[in-house]
Formats: sequence, structure tokens, C-alpha cells
Amino acid sequence: MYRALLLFAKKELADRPQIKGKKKIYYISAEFLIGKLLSNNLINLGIYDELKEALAAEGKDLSRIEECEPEPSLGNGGLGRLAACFIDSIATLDLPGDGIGLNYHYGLFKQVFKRNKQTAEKNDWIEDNSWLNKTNTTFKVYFGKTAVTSRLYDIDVVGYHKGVNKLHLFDLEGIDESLVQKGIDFDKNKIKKNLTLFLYPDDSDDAGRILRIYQQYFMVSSGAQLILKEMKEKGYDLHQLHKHAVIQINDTHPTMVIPELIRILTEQEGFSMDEAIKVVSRTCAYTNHTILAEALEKWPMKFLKKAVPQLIPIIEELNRRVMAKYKNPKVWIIDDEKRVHMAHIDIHYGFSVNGVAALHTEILKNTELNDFYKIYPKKFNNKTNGITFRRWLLSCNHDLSDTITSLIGDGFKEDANELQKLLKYKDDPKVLKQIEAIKKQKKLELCAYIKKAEGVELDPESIFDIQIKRMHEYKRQQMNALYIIHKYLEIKKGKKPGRPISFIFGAKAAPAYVIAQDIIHLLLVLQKIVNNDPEVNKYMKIVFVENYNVSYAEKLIPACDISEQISLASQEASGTGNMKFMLNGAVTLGTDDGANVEIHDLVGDDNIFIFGKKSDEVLKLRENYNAEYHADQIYANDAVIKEAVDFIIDPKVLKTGDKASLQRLYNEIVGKDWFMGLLDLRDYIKVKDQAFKAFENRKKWRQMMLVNIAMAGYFSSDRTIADYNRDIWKLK
Ligand code: 26Q
Repeated sequence: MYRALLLFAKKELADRPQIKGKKKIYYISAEFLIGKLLSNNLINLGIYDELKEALAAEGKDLSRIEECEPEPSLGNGGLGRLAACFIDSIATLDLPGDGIGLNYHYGLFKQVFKRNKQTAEKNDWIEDNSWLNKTNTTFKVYFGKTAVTSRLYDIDVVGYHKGVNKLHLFDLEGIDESLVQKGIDFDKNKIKKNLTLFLYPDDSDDAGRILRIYQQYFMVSSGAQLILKEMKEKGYDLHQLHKHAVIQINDTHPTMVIPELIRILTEQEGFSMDEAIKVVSRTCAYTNHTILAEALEKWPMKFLKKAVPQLIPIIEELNRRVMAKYKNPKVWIIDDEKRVHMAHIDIHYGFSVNGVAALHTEILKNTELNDFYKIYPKKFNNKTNGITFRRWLLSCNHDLSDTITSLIGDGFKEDANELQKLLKYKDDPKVLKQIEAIKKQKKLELCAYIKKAEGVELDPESIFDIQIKRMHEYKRQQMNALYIIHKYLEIKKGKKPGRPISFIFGAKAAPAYVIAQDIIHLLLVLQKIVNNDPEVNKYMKIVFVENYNVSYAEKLIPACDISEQISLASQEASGTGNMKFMLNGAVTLGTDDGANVEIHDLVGDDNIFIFGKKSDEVLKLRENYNAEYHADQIYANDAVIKEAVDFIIDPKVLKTGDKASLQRLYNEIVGKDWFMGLLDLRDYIKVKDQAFKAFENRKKWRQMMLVNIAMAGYFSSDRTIADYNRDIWKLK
């Protein structure tokens, strides 16, 4: 049945018109975390309801059929999922625009838990029949004198009741899947055979890093050739490239597209260096997604020399021009350790630099990128992230979407701001109960799924408190774990919560990120201890779901009561899960960070739980971290905190877990606590307990749910894309 629907939908897609225009946006990204496509495509094609009914009449359940679709894992997390939301919205706004990326055969690893630890396996998602369309387009890509062939595969991207754009995914011809031996290990040196096997996790070792450069260049060289080919086919003068194409560079991973375009134009199209630099700089725009220093790509010159020697003279020329103009070495492209700062290329040789939430953009301007902001104040702009409501409401929560339609009509599907019309039902008990009933139903459905998938039985009457996102110290899952320990110890001492709580986690950790692995281990060990303790498990349970991905998110988010967004203020560029939860009627428990700040502004103090130090205080403390912040003192001087932290290495925990791992985590928290979990723990405990208490005021809570849904319209990626188009792309 799945295959029949796939082929049927693909035919419908092929019959839809391509979106056309005289200027086109190319969204180039190493990641497109698209998720399963069947429901989404049927919704956008406008045939979902009809098909669902027709199938139901035959006793078939569309959502069960979709379970058969393998999920591609072509992204790590937020940045990749954002790219997927964006291509949906670009088509929905009827803008001509394609995605350009890579067709990783095994994507990001599949997470499998063994002995309370994460292990990694390959995710074999490509089947003979899939959404991928093999094309006849191929390009030669050179790594010095070594040539490989890239082949273009396309996935149709249909807008909501609109025409079709493409997601272009390049793949290495002659790739050898048999290189993958055990788990995700393979020979990293055989680049002629391995280039598009895997997507690199966001933290990697050296062998992986150089392969990552090969991958990036493979992507941008193929992409640049495709763009120039399309321009020529349309008969445009390449000197006018910027009038017909705009290239949005999704973080620094595709940055080499700038020197590569300059190289092609000068070497093959007869441009002078000045002309090439000028037109490329007017065509490329850069989005920054992080202020974490370790995530800002700096490639050692010797790696680049090995992989892409032909770009070296261009990069050196770009750097010479910067050095001639600016005496501040902090804005140079090549530093004194001979490392190439990719973001600096984008900022000097692109026409726009944007952050992804208001606070994030301010931090870029005032601190991280301040030296650049002083040079180019006009290039800097903010584009607060958004999510596609087709997937994150219409598709994952039909019941809620249908109920909203029955109340305010379906205008919100095209203009998300119309959700605010829901506010008039704020005192309507019938509507409030309806919304609550949907939440209850989603919780029941999730309980059934988790029982089957994880073997854990949750109480649907409990509060569902959910933290799902990449595992990273700055996101502070470890602080959540300390709260859970605290609650567990309270229950053990006889202080029982009025209503049970289900603590739900989902997260992958980069395999090379040791402390992140340790946090997963701690949570899995706590899950065993708490869930098996008959004194406690009536009041609380923990479930860490295996292999969290887009499909899992679609089940978890509609069922959530409390959305955990607890990053150290200033560190989360935006977050987009926070928006998905809000849209589905969860209430945020969070710090004033990333887009939480904007959520807070929209819903007001009464409809969100905010805690913790503010970003300016945090940034100040971190300027002189060792002198200003002393985790060991907080630990020693606060009995509640000490008790929770000590439990990590309590004999009871060590018996179930791995001593080395738990001890390492304990040492990290007491000795360093780089993301200041202990600083905010007291306030977190206080405000989280307030949130649990507030849940008991059912009328008030239902109103909070409604206000969150009603105010979520701003976070539609249709709004975000309209903003990109108005300020940066200017397509029409
Ligand atoms: C870099 C070098 C080598 C290998 C991997 C990487 C790498 C890969 C992925 C570095 C970073 C990423 C992903 C970053 C990311 O997902 N950032 C998130 O972007 C979201 C969309 O803007 C924001 O909402 C999140 O706040 C931000 O963390």
C-alpha cells in the first residue's frame, strides 16, 4: 500500500507546474532533515483528506501505512530541520527556489542503546522506490588532480496548494557501500568511494574533519556548476548573476561556494578577479546558527591544501584584500596559526549576515562578530526562525488542526497570524475542554507507542515533561537530570507529588563527544533505577526514547504538557522545538534564551515559566570564567544541590551504571560546569515546581494552552521566508 501511494503521489508531483521567475533562491546546506514525506506531500498536494477517507472505507489506516516509509536522516538537528521547513515555505510562498545538498546513503547514525549507553549503527534509508529521482545531470569535481563524478538526484518539493521546486541532492558516482564494516566504521581515506556515505555528527575527530572538507567541496562545486548551468540555459549574462540568483549559505558548511564560484568565473568564464569577486559577493548571503566558538569552522590550511589545492590561491587573494583594507587581525581570513576562518569569508564576501533570533543577532552584533559589525553595520540583520505548520500542526496533529478550523475557519493555514482569532475563546469552557481533550488523546496515543517501542508504561494522567533535542552540555539535559534526582530523593523521604510526572527525553550525542555520552548514560541509569523502584514509580517515571528523529518528534510534541527549553542563556541561537511545542499547546519552561525570548514577549509572563540568569549576566561571567564562576563553591555551600550531584556517584547508581563514566560526569559538574547548570539549578527547581503546581489549576492551564497556540503564528516559517525575501532575496 505504501509503495502504491508513493508512486501515485510522485506522479501527482510530476504533473504540478514548476515554480518560475526571473530570480531564484538557492538554499545551500549540508543538511536537510526532511523526515518522512508521504503525509506532508499529500497535504500540500491537497489530496490528503480525500485519500485518507478512501483508504478508511477500505479498512486501511493512512498513518499506519506511512510507518513503512524509512526516515532519511540527512541532518543533525535544528539547522537541518530548519532547511527542510524553509524549502516547504519557499514553495508555499510561490517563490522559485531550490535546495542544494548531499545525498548521504546512511545519513546520521541510528542510535541503539546497549547496556545503558548509546551505540551507533548505519541508517540504511534508500530503497529502490523512494522520493529520490535519479537525473541524467552529472558534474566532474576535482580534488587537485583527482577527479570524481557527482550525480544529481532530485526530490520534488511541493508548496501548500502551489507548484513545485526541487531539493537537489548530489551523490558520488561509484560509491562503495561495502566500505562500511561494523556500526558506522569505514575507511576514511578512500574518498573516491566514500564521499557521500555518512553525514558527519557535529563534533568529530581529525580523520573525519578532513573528509568533511572533501564533502563540503563536493557539495559546493556540484552546486556552483548546477547554478551556472541553469543561468546559462536561461540565457542570462553571468555578469548579472546577482540579478537572477541568490545563494543563501546555511552556516559555514557551504562557504567554499564563494571561492569556488570565483574560481570557475575567472578560470572558465573569462572574468577578471575584480569582476568575479564583485558579482559573487552580490549573490551570496550567510546565515549564522551559533555563537559556540568550537562550532565556528576554522580549517587548517594544510587540510585545505590537501583536499582542494585549487582554492588556495583564491582564498589567499581574498585574504590579501582584507588585510590591505583592515589592520585588525581578528577580521582576517587566515590567522597566524594558518587556519582559515570560514565565517570571515562569508562576512567579507557576502552581502548579508543574519542571525536566527532577535537575541542571537544582538549577541552577534555586540560581542561575537562585533569587529565585523563595526565594518559592515548594514549587512547584519535578524531573521527569527520558524517552522512549517503543514508538518508541525496539520500533519502531526490533525485533531487539533481540525478543531481550530471548526472554530476560526482554515485561513490560518495560509496566514498563520489568524491563529490569534482563537483568543476570543479564552473564557469559553467548551472550547477549552475540547483542546484539553485533544491533548489527552495525544497522550494516550504516545503512551501506547512508547509502551511498544521502549517497553515503558506511562500514566496518561501524569504530567508529560519533555526535553527533546541534540545532547549538548549547553542545552543542559544534565540540569534536568539533577532536578529528577532531587525529586526522586524527595519522594524517597516521603514528600510525594500530588500528581505523577513523566520525564521524557530524546537525544543523540555526537559519538566523539564524551561528556554528552556520559549524560545519556546517567539518564538511562536513572531510568532503570526510578522505574524499577516500587516506592517511587507511582509518582514519577523516566523514559529516554531510542533514536529520536523527526517521526518521533511528530508523536512526542502533540502529547507534551511542559516543553523544556533550558539552555544557558546566550548559548541557544534560536531553538525551533520550542515553537513546535507551543503550537501544539505545551507551555514552555525555559530560560530567556534564543527564540524563548520572543515566545515570552508574545505570550506574556502569565503563559510561560521563565527562570535562570539572563544572557547579559551570563556573558559577563564568562568573560573571566575561572575567576568569576566557582561551581565547586555552589556545590559545597548548598545542601540540596550537593545531595543531587552526589547521587551521580552514589553506590546505588554505580551498581547499575559505569563507574568511569559517572565519575567523569560528576567531576565535570563539580570541577568546571562550563555551562553553569549549578548556577541556575536552584531557580530551575523552584520554577519547575511552580509549573507542576500550576498544572493543577485546570482552568488556568487550559487557557495557557490556548494562548500559546493562538500566539504561535509568528513562528510560521512562511513568515520567516517572507522576511528573507523582503530583506535579502528580493525575488518579487
Ligand atoms: C561542523 C564541523 C564539522 C562537523 C560538523 C559541524 C556541524 C554540524 C552541524 C556544526 C553544527 C551543526 C548544527 C548546528 C545547529 O543545528 N544549530 C542550531 O540551528 C538551529 C536553526 O537555526 C537553531 O535553532 C539552534 O539554536 C542551533 O543550535
